[in-house]
Amino acid sequence: MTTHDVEIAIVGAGFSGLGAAVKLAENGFDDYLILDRGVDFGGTWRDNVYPGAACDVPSHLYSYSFALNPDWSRSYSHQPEIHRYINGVAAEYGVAEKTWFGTEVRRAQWDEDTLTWVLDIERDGTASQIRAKQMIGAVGPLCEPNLPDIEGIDTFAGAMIHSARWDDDYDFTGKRVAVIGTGASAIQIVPQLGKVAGHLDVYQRTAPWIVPRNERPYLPVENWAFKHVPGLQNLIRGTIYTANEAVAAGMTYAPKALKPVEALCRAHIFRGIRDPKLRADVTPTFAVGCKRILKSNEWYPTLDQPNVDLVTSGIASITADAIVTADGVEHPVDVIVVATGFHVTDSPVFDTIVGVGGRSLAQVWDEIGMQGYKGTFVHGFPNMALLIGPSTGLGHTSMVYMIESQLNYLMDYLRKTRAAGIVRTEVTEPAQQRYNDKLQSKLKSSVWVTGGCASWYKDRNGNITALWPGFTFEFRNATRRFDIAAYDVTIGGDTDV
Ligand code: N01
Repeated sequence: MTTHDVEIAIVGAGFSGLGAAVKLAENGFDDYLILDRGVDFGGTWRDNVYPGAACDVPSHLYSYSFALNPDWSRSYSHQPEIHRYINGVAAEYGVAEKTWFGTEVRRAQWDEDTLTWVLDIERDGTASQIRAKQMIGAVGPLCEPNLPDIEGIDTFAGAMIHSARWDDDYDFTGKRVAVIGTGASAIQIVPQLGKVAGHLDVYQRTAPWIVPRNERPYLPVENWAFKHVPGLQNLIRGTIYTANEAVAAGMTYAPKALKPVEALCRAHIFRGIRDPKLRADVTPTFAVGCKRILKSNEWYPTLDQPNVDLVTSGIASITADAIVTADGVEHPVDVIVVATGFHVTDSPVFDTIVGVGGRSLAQVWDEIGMQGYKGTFVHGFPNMALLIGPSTGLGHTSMVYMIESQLNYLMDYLRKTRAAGIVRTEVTEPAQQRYNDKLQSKLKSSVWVTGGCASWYKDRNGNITALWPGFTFEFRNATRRFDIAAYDVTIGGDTDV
């Protein structure tokens, strides 16, 4: 089998993988290779092409700090524009020539003898290996679609489409459509399908809290100003960032401070829906912020349309041509859209990453929960960094900020270990444990724990391990410098320091 040697292998060409490539080159690490199963850059913004796909973080903040974009056409960007932006950054920094698309990483195994990661890959149908001194996992937490485990789902004879695997060729016009789920994806899809479906049933298990979405197109004069007025884009970024951090404070430290947000959501329901029963059905029963706060102006009016029904009795089973609810009613359907989210804390990717002693990330995390150190390193997995790793997710502001914080840390790690001739770096178990104990104790009073909801932020032990608690600048501070004391390192192959 062919083996290709490289210093740094990056798995994933989304926001984080591309950001890593740009920063590696900037720091003089030119021997890197990105591997991605898709056809171009963008990751989740390439794969989520459902109708209405858009970002719920304002455009100016949802961009790299090193690649500001004065040309955003709207205050909140839609998927095609973000996808174009990411590919534009890749072109500007010449990253494509160091990227293998159409490449599936089947398994990555740490080899203690050679102190390298061995990646089994399949590229254009041919199996080969990559051997890398460092591996950067940049696949993102939202890459593996979650299909609901509903009795009879395999017997459904119509079309079934997951939100993240959209079928552009399917024509919904006049069809009997079911959408399962009422999360961030569903609330963008449903208003679009509501315009064309003959009949649309929306299956709601848990009503979400929704605030108005202040989206608008930018005027030409604004785009001119973004381009020509020095510091304007950074001023806008700073303003949005600061407002969002106020929400972070409420979520982590003082959930009661989110009451005004709840009042805003309730008023939004009142304005958007006339029918009192429907109003009651869409009103959540958990504390605002416990699950992601969604943004939409179209969700409630769509549910109020005559061709749309909100179904709140749970799904009992699925037959060849219908969804049967717990009350025994059969709802005939031609196509089911499953907007049921992703495997986040139980991703199948974790089975394919095998560290010290032949133990996979899945095995390790089954025991201790999805834990890491500063979201980036994991004990038992030397020379491996995860971007958007454990405890880095956000519900209130831009993930790009977190990614860039991690990239600072990662670059300092690479610079320091290279300068010292270090060939093996592994975070110590006590350092990782202390770090996670601190996070869990901080989370105790947070809305995610006290808010009375079930969410994908929790791992199978019931701990919130997908989210960063607190202010994001606290994470930025924690990742400013690589703190080598938290690591076991080996210099030149045999000396511990
Ligand atoms: O997925 P979700 P998503 N039977 O897991 C329901 C990001 N994102 O794709 O709430 C019936 O949030 C489930 O019900 P419940 C963002 O980070 C960002 O919508 O668990 N229902 C829920 O309603 C987001 O958080 C943007 O009771 C079932 C829904 O399916 C993340 O992606 C846009 C079910 C799943 O909601 C995921 O969002 C879109 C079952 N068996 C997404 N299983 C931006 O704008 C699940 N559900 C940046």
